[in-house]
Parts: sequence; structure tokens; C-alpha cells
Amino acid sequence: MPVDPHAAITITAYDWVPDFAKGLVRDLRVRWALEEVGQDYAVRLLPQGDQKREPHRALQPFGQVPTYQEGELTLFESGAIVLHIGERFGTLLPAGPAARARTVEWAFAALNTVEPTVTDLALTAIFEADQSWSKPRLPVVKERIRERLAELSDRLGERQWLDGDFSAADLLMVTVLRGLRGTGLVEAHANLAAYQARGEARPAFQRALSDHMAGFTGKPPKGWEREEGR
Ligand SMILES: N[C@@H](CCC(=O)N[C@@H](CS)C(=O)NCC(=O)O)C(=O)O
Repeated sequence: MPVDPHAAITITAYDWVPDFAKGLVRDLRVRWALEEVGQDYAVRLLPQGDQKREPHRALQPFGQVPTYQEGELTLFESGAIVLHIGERFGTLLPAGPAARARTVEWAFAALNTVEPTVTDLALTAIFEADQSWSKPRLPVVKERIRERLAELSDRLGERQWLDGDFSAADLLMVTVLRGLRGTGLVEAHANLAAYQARGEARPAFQRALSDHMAGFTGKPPKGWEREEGR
């Protein structure tokens, strides 16, 4: 079914997350992409817990955000959503098939080669902090990230962006690197730190981040502080 060119766009995000996650929740990628292409959108803010229940579960089988609705089309997975926005509204994907294929390649590199190492650090250091294996695992988890970042840094070299102009792949890669904030791991490579800063300096990113932060209007779920030992 063709996508209605005038359909309104609605995405989902959380109304509350712990401080360590603010600025990192993946709805930011979708907001940023929509800002880059100049599309208005509405946000449905979910209280924590609602992501695991109907009706959200019907939109996102894994009970997560973000989701994206545009007329009859519903999508989940932030990478798929960003690529769709690129295809649909232009500017985030290059026109030629070869350049476009390379952008998709780099999008997968961001989400499938670099991001898993970053997620592993968050899981080990934060979500499993009270487990006996947390501290002993950290060195190897960080070493894996160092290896990936050194490889990314070598390939990026003096380039401004991963392949040609700023693209959906850069948007995704910059948000992945942001997941390492406070660790000093990105800053160990001047070119990667500058690359991330270039992405974050884009007006579309700044608008997306500001709206993302303004969405945290809710309260923590009952028992959160007790469960987290805070
Ligand atoms: N691969 C998914 C991951 C989505 C994801 O991990 N979302 C997080 C927020 S950034 C979430 O909703 N987590 C809640 C949960 O898993 O319970 C994507 O990129 O959209």
C-alpha cells in the first residue's frame, strides 16, 4: 500500500527514565531524523511499564520504544525508522544506488557492529551492577569497545562524515557514540570526538535533544527507588 503523503506522524517515547538514560533513549534518533528532513510529528509519551502492555505491545513486539506511525504504516526498530524517513523524505540517504547501499552498510555497522559493545557496557555497569560478575567483566567489555572505536577512528580518518555527506548512517553512529558519555572512550580518539561533536552541533540534533528532554514530565514508577537501592 502506498504511504499517504499527507499522513500525520506519531512516535512514542517515555515520560520518565532514570537520569543516566536521559538524552540517550532511542526516540532521539527518530526525532533527529524528522528534524533533519523538516517533518512535523506528534509524540505519545508512555509511562514506564506501559511499553510491556497492550496497546503498545501490538506496535512493538519487544515492548520497547520508539515506534513510528504514519497513516497505515507502523514501524519499530529505530534504525529501520531512520532509514524509512531517509527514503521517504530525502536528504538522509544519497540518491545513487551505490552510495545508498554504502549508507545502509554504515547504518548496520553502527547498530550491529559498534552498538552491541556499547550496550554491553550499559548492561554490565548499570543494569547488572549488583551482580558478582559486573566488576570483573568490565575490563573485557571496555577492551572490546576500545578495539571497535580504534577501527572506526582509523576508517573515519580526516573525513567529516562516514561516506560523503551527512547521512542516516552518521545520525545513527553519532547516537551510538553518545551512549559512551562519561567514559572517556570516544575522547581517546580526537577525530571521533570531533565527529560526534559535529553531529551534535547540527541544529536538527539540538532541536531533537531539547524536545526529547522536555518529554520527561512523568514520575518514576512506584517502588523504583527502592528496587534500585537509591
Ligand atoms: N533495537 C531497538 C532497541 C530499542 C530499545 O532498546 N529501546 C529501549 C529504550 S532506548 C527500551 O524501550 N527499553 C525498555 C525495555 O527493553 O524494557 C531499537 O533500536 O529501536
